[in-house]
Formats: sequence, structure tokens, C-alpha cells
Amino acid sequence: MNAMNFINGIFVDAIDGETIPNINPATGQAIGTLSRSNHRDVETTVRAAATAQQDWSALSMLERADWLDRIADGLEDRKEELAQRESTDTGKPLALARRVDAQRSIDNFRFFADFARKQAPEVFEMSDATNIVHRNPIGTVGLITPWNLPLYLLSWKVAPALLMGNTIVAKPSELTPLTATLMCEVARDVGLPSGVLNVVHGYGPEVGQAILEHPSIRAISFTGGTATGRHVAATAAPMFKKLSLELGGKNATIILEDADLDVAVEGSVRAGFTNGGQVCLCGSRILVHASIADEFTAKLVEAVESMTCGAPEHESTQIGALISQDHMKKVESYIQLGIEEGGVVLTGGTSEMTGQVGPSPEGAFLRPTVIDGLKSTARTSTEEIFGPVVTIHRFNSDDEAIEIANSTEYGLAGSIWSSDSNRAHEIAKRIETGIVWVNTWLHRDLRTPFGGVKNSGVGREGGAWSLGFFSEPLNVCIKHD
Ligand code: TXE
Repeated sequence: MNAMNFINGIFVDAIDGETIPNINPATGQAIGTLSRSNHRDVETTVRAAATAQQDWSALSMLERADWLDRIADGLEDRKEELAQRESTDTGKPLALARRVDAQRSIDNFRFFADFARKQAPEVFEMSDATNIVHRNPIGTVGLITPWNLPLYLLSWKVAPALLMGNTIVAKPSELTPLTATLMCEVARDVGLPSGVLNVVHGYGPEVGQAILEHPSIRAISFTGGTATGRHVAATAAPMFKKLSLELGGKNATIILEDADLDVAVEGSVRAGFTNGGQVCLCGSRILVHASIADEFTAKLVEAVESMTCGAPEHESTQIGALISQDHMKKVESYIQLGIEEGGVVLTGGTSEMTGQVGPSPEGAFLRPTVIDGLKSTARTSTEEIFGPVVTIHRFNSDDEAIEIANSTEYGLAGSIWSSDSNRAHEIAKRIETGIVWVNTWLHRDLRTPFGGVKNSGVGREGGAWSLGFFSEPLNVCIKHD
């Protein structure tokens, strides 16, 4: 199927008529095309979005919350199709796409609708005056999203942006256009006013760049790689656009010597290999207390070797294809680098080492890989690989674990596994990061702040943080008579 732009309530080709092939990474086959848009398409879209903004912002937040519920209902009706499209676009297991991508995309709309209904007026009384804080829309906002959790991450931005009265110009990853298209079909079918939600497809340096540069787009919410994020900031910041950047991660999974080993192994596998390790929150560096390291490592390798890899459509598949052949080559080059840096591959490796995993030789399949013996400062241990590869590091004290955890340029997430939650909490407070889980991973309460420090990004999204980002507060101070 072909993914066309959705502008002013209708699906249209790019003005220049150009397209990009869309490849299913599990088969290597083209499954359709997407529009290859540029600044001309963005110009048309911004005009539509600006026109729609007046009526949309005139609705109350509660009326807009009802629209979010209608979109959620529409997505729910097409949930299976949503999961199928996500799996076909990304190569991820269909079961995962159902459980995570489809479900959480729906949940994002529902969550923000409910959250809006719980908002209390922001009023600050003085002895002689009353302050009333209004949350005004920003106007038209630009949303740029990656390929790893396509609609999940896009809906995480779309829902609060709409709720706060903004209109949207969104650009999904050129590798995964299909579910953004489904969301637009739903928006059209439920009757969302034209021009409120617009999607333009194409390459980052072309249509993405035009969004960054357009003077009428007053805020950019971006999720993607750190290098792209740096470019986004350099382009948008001098125009004083509001910026939210959710970038890469190289997160530590810390196993203390008092952890329940079976629970820690299961958690480490989940943190390391969910979505083939292609989640910015994945725990790709496992830090384990030296006294239990051998036992833990043996159990981890056994668990990883029992994972089912292969055809995304099989119910039992835990690891499907990576996003593309190019990305797989990048991941393989890191495994090779790990070997050159002195690492020992305990299981997995490059496809040359392990042979064909998936159903098709054209598919981007790679066995989950565990590398031991690397210095914690090695490139393989500190750079984001974004694939099914974890490295193991030993520590002898809490201080040493914290030092290793903090020794990357990233600071997005992490997890600590221990039977002493107070001790784990004390360690968590000293990790330079945005979120730490204790004895769990990816356990999300959507009211909490989400985002990173250092090169993992700027700002937070989630609950009140999202409402804050997608609005401009206006304080009215009224002097009492
Ligand atoms: O991301 P990009 P890529 C990491 C991961 C991965 C690396 C590169 O390490 O290997 O980033 O992945 C758009 N102006 N993450 O290349 O390029 C692009 O079209 C405006 C982490 O896919 O950052 C896409 O829509 N937009 C991550 C979006 O930016 C531009 C998830 C993200 O793509 C642009 C994905 C430009 N000049 C990758 N150039 C996470 N944190 O979850 C590109 N884009």
C-alpha cells in the first residue's frame, strides 16, 4: 500500500509527484511507496494547519479530549490492522506489535483525554489579587518521529499537542509510514476537523528540514538519534522555537549481589532485547556484581539462547527483523568492533558467524548477542548500538557500579535489580539519567516525566510535562476591588 500525505483532511501525493519505496525488512521486498515531500508540501501544509488552528483552539480542552477518545475508538476498531501494518513496516514480531505498539498507541490517546478531565484550574491567590494561569496553544507544531515504535511515539506527541489546541505538521520516519497513515484514516473517518492533523512523508533532510526551518511552526518535538537531535537543535534554537528532544540511550542494567537471579536474568533479557534492542530505553550494558557474575552470565546466556528469532508473523517469535539491512550492517560492525576491542562473544554474533536466522536471506535478521570481557570505557560499551547486543561488566561496590553507569555520554534510563529496594533507591538517585526502574523495566505510568539528560535529550514529556510543553502559559493577575 502507498502512504500519501494527509493535508487538510485529504490524502494527496507530494506536489512534485515523487515517491520513495517502502521495504519490509523481514523480506527485503518493496511493499509500496510513500510520498517524497519537500518544502513546497510543507508550505501548503502549514497554511492548512494555520487556518484550522483558530476553530480548533476555540474549543474547550474538554471538547478536544472528546476528540482524542474518538480517535482512540477508531484505532481500537482497527487494532489488528494497526499491529499488522507496524509489524510489516518494522519487521518486529506481530505479537509485540499487538501488545505494545497497537495497545499503547490507543492508550496514549485515552490517557491524555482522561488526564485533561482531571486538570484543576491553576489559580494563585494573593492578599490583594488573584492570579489565573491560562494554557494557550502554541499554534502549529512540528512532530518528527523515528522508526522503532512508529505510532506509539507519534501518538505520544499527537495526543497532547491536539489537546492543548495546537494544529500539527507531523513527519514519521521514512522507513515506517504505514501506521501514521492509518491514524490519518481514522482522523478523517471520525470527522476530525480538516487541517488539525496533517502528515507529510519523506526524507529527514528534505521534508524534515523544511519543518524545522518553517517560521510559522513554533515548536518542535523530536524523537530520534542524538546526531540528528543536535542538528534539530542547531536549526530551530536560533529561531526561538520551543524544543523537546528525546534522543539516544546506552542504559545500564545493574544487578546487585542480593538480587533474585532468576528475576534479574528475565528482566535483563527483556531490557536488552525487546524490539530487537531497538528501544532507546533498552538496557544494553549489564553491570553485575563480581561475586555473582559467573552464575548470572551463565543463566543469561542460556536464556538468550532459548529466545525464538525469526518470522515476525509467528506467535512465538520474540526477535524479528531489524529495521533495515543498513542498520543490521551497523549493528554487525559494532559486534566486530567489540571483538577487536578484546570482547568475547558468548552467544550470537554477526550473521556471518551464526548463519541465517530468519525465513528470508533478504531479511535483516540477527541473533541476540552477548559480549563479555570488554572494558566499560570501550566504544562498544559506551556508544549506542540500537540492536540486539548487550555487553557485560563486573563491579565490586555500589560506587563502582554508579561510576560505570555514568561513564557514557547518554543519560536516558536504567534499571537496578536487588532485594533491598532502599539500597537500590540510594543508587538510583546517583545515576545521571531521566528514569530508573527498580526490579522492573519499561513499567510506565504516563503521568510521570519521560526524557533524558546529557546527550539523551532536552526536556520531558508525559502527563503535565507534555501539557506544559505543548502550551504557552498566560498568567492574568486581577487586583481585588
Ligand atoms: O534516526 P534519525 P535514524 C538512534 C539509533 C539509530 C540512530 C539513527 O542509534 O541507529 O539513531 O537512526 C528525521 N531534519 N535512534 O537514522 O535520523 C528522520 O527522517 C529533520 C534512537 O533512523 O534521527 C526521522 O523521521 N528531521 C531513537 C527522525 O528524524 C530529520 C530512535 C529520526 O531519524 C533530519 C531511532 C533533518 N535534517 C533511532 N534528518 C530513539 N531515541 O528512540 C533525519 N530526520
